[in-house]
Amino acid sequence: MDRADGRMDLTMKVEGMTCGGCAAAVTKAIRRLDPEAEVSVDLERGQVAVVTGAQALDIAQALGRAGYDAEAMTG
Ligand SMILES: [Cu+2]
Repeated sequence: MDRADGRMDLTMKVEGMTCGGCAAAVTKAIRRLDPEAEVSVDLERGQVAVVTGAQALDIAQALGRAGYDAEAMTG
């Protein structure tokens, strides 16, 4: 979804997050791409909501490098 500020609301499906340490690692990996990204991790659902100007594919690749299989969800 496009926002007025040009950033996107993304929801990523992320495999392998089990604890707060994972949430922190995922957040850090995303912020390395976009320091201003708003990141909220839902461990139970295995989902991460991101408001960012970065591309979903780049985020998925960064999370993959951090050890978490990730893909953008639609809808
Ligand atoms: Cu963990």
